[in-house]
Amino acid sequence: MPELLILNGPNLNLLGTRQPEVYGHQTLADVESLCAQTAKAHGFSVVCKQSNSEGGLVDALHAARGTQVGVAFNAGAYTHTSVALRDAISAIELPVVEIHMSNVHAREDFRHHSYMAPVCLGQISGFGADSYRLAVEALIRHIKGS
Ligand code: CA2
Repeated sequence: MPELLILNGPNLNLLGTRQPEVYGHQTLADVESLCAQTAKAHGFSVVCKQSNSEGGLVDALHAARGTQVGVAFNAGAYTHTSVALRDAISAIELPVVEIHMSNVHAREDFRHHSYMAPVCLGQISGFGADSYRLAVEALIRHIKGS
């Protein structure tokens, strides 16, 4: 079965424990299981990773090359700061969908800019845990059609 990488960045290990008004009540394990279910329904499997460090995320992206066929990626706050993650996404030459649970464009100005967006297939933002399901579906549709 072709495998997708579900990659989560800093603080997303705290999902479901704090700020439910912004990020909802679902835990990271819940979100990962939603991705697994969605992928399975389309004949794909997932491997899920989370890191609080920029280097850990770069390593996970590098490891995906030759192993996974696409990446659904919530880089958290690194979205708005990291040239290293943008370069890693470009380097691996895999389709990557950028995910945000909150609508970043309705929040503070510093969240409106994404270093990653120009090198991603697309961005899904604002649908809570469902952003992950939509990202996995978009990724699979792209992979099957390409
Ligand atoms: O909306 C998203 O998914 C974000 O990527 C989440 C990031 C934020 O910096 C981005 O601008 C948008 C923050 C993740 C923090 O996650 C927490 C989860 C639970 C409690 C506290 C933080």
